[in-house]
Amino acid sequence: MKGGRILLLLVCSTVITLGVFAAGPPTCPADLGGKCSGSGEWEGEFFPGIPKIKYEGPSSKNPLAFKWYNAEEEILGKKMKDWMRFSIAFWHTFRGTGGDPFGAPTKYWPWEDGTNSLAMAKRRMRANFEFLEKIGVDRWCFHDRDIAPDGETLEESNRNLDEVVALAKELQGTKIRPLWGTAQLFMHPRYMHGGATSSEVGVYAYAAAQVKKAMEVTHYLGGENYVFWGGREGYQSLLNTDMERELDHLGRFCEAAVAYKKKIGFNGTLLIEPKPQEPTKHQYDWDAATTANFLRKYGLIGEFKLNIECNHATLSGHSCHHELETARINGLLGNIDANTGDPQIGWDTDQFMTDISEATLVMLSVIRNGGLAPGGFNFDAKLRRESTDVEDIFLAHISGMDTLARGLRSAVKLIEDGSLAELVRKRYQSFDTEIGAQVEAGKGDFETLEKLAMKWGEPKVPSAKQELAEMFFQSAL
Ligand code: XUL
Ligand code: CO
Repeated sequence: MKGGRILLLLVCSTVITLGVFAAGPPTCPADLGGKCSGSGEWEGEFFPGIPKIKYEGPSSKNPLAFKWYNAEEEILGKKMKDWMRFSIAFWHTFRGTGGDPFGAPTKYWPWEDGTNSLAMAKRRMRANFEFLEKIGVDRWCFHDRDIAPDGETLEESNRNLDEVVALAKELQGTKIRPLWGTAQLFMHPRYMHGGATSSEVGVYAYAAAQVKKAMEVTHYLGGENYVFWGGREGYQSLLNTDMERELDHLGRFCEAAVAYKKKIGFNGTLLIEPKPQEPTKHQYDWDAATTANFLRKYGLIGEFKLNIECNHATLSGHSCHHELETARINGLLGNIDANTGDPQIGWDTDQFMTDISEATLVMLSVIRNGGLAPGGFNFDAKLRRESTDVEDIFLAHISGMDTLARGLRSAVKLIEDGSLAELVRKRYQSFDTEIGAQVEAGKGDFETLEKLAMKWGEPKVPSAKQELAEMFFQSAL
């Protein structure tokens, strides 16, 4: 029992961490002697001493340089930066404190003054743009409430958001854009039963109003996509839940979002981000296949794509590659929340990806998809609690970017070598015969097949050659 409760506490860590900073932890280090208090404008650089990160190649020993990610290099007819379309997640990078259910925040970024004020929100936004500039990333992702504080009323929250968004628009210049925006419909207590699937119509309306506004500001900032992640759209118990009614409400909510998107002329892609659980015991967008079925049932195919997050994939018992392929073969692969879990931990640890094999499989799906644009790779990933230097923010992103860049290079090697594709082609070659082609064309009626089965006798079943496939894969890494 006790172990179960501890696990539940741990699985909620992402959300609780967000909750900790919402309360305004004291993050101004005492030894700065009030330098950062008062929430005024920040003078000077946020990351002094950290240069613009450059590509130095695999032999470089400089931690503040890319070894594999060379933005301008052309690979398979596209610049590396256009394959990757990297994005920084504002909530992890600028609102993550390292706090967990058992411990206080560990990160004391020098620009933080310990408040959740509007002035602090603006200062943080300036830090975001200096970081983007130095790391060489042109995209960022945000929740409405990460970037601007909640007000006493919806009107006041909207005004706060407008003020911060105006600054973001100015700081974006002509190059930087949101990869996607979203509404935070999971932290405030009003959303405890969900937003679009709440049993209270007043909450449904509030959620609609929040999404409406978040979509407007995403559009205003030139965002390329808009995300729906239903952290609390699910249930804790089926006994008190009318699942059919809740799913119908979610379908209506998505329909209304499509209508509003068209009304305001927002051409970005709407994305649903599947996750099986955490914080809710069962989330309705469990995985890619479940979400595809939801979209089909409610006539929303063609209006939405999926944002696949690798750590969510493993939480649902799949690999990231499986989720990407499921999305891709259904024409639904829109974006990737690039992170990874820990093989020994069963919750959403949101770590930066460092496994080259995983990255290679991810990039294989991306190449097969012809890229992700207008989607990209959003680093929905956080520093470890124990990584507390400002420099660690750079190191984590450099490592994540290099891992995926290395994955791209390995995937290209695998494709250009061709041995694996040939193995797969041969495996299915019986379907290239006349009768196989008839089956694939939907002309394989049971009577004809029965006659053939009797004529042919016991079929010869060839080896699957799995070890050989693994050997080909390994040699590309
Ligand atoms: C939570 C998660 C979210 C979404 C956006 O696990 O991934 O941050 O990406 O709401
Ligand atoms: Co995510």
